[in-house]
Amino acid sequence: MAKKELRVGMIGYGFMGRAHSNAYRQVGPFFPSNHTVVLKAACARNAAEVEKFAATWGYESTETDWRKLLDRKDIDAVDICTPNNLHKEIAIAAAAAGKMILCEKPLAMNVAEGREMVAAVEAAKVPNVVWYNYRRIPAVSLAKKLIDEGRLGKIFHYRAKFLQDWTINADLPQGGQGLWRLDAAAAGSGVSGDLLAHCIDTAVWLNGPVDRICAMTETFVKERKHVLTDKMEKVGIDDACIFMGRFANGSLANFESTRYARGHKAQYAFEINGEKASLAWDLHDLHRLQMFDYADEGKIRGWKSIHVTDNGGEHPYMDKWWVPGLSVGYDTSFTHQVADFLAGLESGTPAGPTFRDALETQAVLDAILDSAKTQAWVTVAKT
Ligand code: SOE
Repeated sequence: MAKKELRVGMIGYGFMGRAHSNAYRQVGPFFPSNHTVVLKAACARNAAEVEKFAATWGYESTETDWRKLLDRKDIDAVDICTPNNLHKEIAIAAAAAGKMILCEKPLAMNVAEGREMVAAVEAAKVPNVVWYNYRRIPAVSLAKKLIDEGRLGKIFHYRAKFLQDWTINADLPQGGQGLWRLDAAAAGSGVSGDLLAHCIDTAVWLNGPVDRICAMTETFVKERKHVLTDKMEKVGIDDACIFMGRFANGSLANFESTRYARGHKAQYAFEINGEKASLAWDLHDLHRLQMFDYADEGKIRGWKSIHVTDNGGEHPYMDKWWVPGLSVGYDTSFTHQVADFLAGLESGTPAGPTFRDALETQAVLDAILDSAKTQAWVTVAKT
């Protein structure tokens, strides 16, 4: 049977543009399906840079105006890898043009924007997904399997942290191509939308909805030079954020994120404590899922380290890669997401998180900023 083409139009060419392009290129040989991904066009305002990007990754053509990309009949799906402040406008226009949408996280600048985006994709009935890639690290996907099998029993605690240290230097400017993540006008928020968003997506997926939270944020460097204006400007993002809360299942939430944890580059880690067992995972050792199972015989009971690389079908995604014991990396979480997206198109059961799923994370993010501002507990809005 002839394969169906999925002709992708990529908007943006930064770090995420590269991560997603790599995934599109990897998915075919490792995760055979009825689809062939075709890198049809790359789009960005800077013509010279986008041409370089297209040549590097094998895109057939380029555009410098995303509206032109959406007008093209030879594009089936658009991948939004722009700064967060452009997600909404592009996604709504893409849905109106009947394109499938793969949108970088977080879904939007806030829940109000997110709601409009959900309404647009649902009215247009276009397949959609948000790139919360960490769900698809094999050890994290295994955690989901174990929880769904009931091996942890009642959950008491969920704690997560995402620590970095790349913005400690007060001379680092904000805004522009590489540093839009420090500019509130482009990013919407700081570590909450950029890093905690990942922790919240995984948490909601593993442990269900968050009911209410109480948050504290800090901006350590109050002013930075803005790349676009060349003037010192107030910093509007949160440099660090800590929140506690309660999940709808009664378990307690304890989350922390910062870009000021000297020595930590990208330490995303979580631990879940249940009545029967606990699980722990750390991105720095991404293939290992730590488990303490109270059902183990007393004299050998203790934390075990599961190396999630078996290819017998029990370790998610690993049967598609190498031989048991050999690892895959961060990049493959994106490949797995494309594979699941294509499988969703074929089965009719969409791969998550869809825009609607991601709206839940957005509601927690809004509650965090609201709580930090009002210094009060906030109930997470229902989506
Ligand atoms: C920020 O440094 C960043 O690149 C985030 O934007 C990503 O989402 C995260 O996965 C790694 O850190």
